[in-house]
Amino acid sequence: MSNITMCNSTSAQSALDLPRPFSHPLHVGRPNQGNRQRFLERVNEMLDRNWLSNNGPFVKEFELRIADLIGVKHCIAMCNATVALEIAIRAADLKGEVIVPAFTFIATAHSLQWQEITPVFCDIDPRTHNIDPARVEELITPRTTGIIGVHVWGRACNVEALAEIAHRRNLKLMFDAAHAFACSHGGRMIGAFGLAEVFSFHATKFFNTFEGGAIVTDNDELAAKIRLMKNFGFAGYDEVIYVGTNGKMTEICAAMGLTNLESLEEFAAVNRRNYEAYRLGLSGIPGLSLIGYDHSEKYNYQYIVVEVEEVKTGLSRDELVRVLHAENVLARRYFYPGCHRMEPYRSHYPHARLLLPETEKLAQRVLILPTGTAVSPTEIKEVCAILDQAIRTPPKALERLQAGSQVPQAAAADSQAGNESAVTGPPSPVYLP
Ligand code: T4K
Repeated sequence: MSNITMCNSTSAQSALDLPRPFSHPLHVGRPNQGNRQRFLERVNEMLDRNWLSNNGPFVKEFELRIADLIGVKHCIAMCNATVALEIAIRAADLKGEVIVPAFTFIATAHSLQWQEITPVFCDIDPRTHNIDPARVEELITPRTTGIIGVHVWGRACNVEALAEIAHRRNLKLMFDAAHAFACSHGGRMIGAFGLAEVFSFHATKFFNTFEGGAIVTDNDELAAKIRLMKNFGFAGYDEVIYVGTNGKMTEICAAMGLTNLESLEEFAAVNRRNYEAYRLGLSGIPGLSLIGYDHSEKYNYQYIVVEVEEVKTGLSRDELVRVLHAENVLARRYFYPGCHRMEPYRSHYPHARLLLPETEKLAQRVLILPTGTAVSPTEIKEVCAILDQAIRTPPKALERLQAGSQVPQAAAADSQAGNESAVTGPPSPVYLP
């Protein structure tokens, strides 16, 4: 049985009874691209102007547009979100220890550790996947200076509870909003909470500037400091007043950003359409639950997040990933195994997992499926059919996998994510499109 699209270009054996896998890999994180003609016009304009970086006109326009969209006073565009986090942390004068979730991309923790600030890992609320305010307070020590919440999958943290703790305990509160561009909370755009928030505009995000990021804030003093710090600390031609770095966004990245902003609604609509297609396709499959959204808010729906309940599926999350990879569906295990199980944190805090039971459980059961403008509802139907078939006949699915189907993309995708072990055994070549 198969309702997989027939394809001409592969001879790989499918893991299930499906004659052939997808002819092209279905990625999590295929970039969304706006109007190419408009982008190229901007590139020509930029080249004619011969102004390529250092706060050029496209960057200035981009910053104004983002600040306006979010409803904040300041947007400082950056080369990526990791450097933006580092600069925001330094400009806010965080030191000592900062409380962060372990269930996040490694950049959240590294942006602290990079400047010798200790990330103290906090457990998550399993219902929201976000940092659990109830656990934050017990981690505060005399060395704690701040809390960085992460709006995982674009769903806002409990910002009110975190703000209350931060206020009462005299801590600074910031947010890693890498997933949450164009999302709202309580009718207010994410980006407007805490002392500052950081967006990622990486190629794999629903809105991209190739690489890029931004810090948004209403705090004038902080914004001024960040502007200096992202430009080596220069306050004038020959005057440096802070230690700084190079965090600038280039003009070509801003040109991409301005172009993609024009398609923002379309990208979000496609993601919403895909989310609904998955909701329909997964609805009858036992043991798989798609995370929900409060539809009164705005979301970018950039991640399709499924929780796997192994007792009902009969297959572990990792086995399902292997089944999907064998069909050329490059599902991911974000954020397996959790920051606390990656170096240097694993060595620094070998027992951290004991304080992170919910993080540990979630990291074992989350499956991220492909979406974005590169993925069609028909393909989604087929992805759901693969999962359905595997879960209805787990022994058969396992037998097929053991029979030696090669899943080169699985190992490559996971090793690129920096995970400690790939889902599959043998080292494989990195997939090149
Ligand atoms: N905070 C949080 C919570 C984050 O999630 C992130 C980044 C950051 C901070 C830091 O933001 P940046 O400094 O990156 O601005 C990806 C992204 O590289 C990373 O930006 C993102 N989070 C993370 C969740 O996902 P990987 O290791 O999964 O990327 P990679 O290379 O495996 O790409 C994913 C898939 O996308 C692949 O299957 C191939 C496809 N792809 C990728 C690129 C770059 C394309 O088709 N075309 C492309 O151009 O980390």
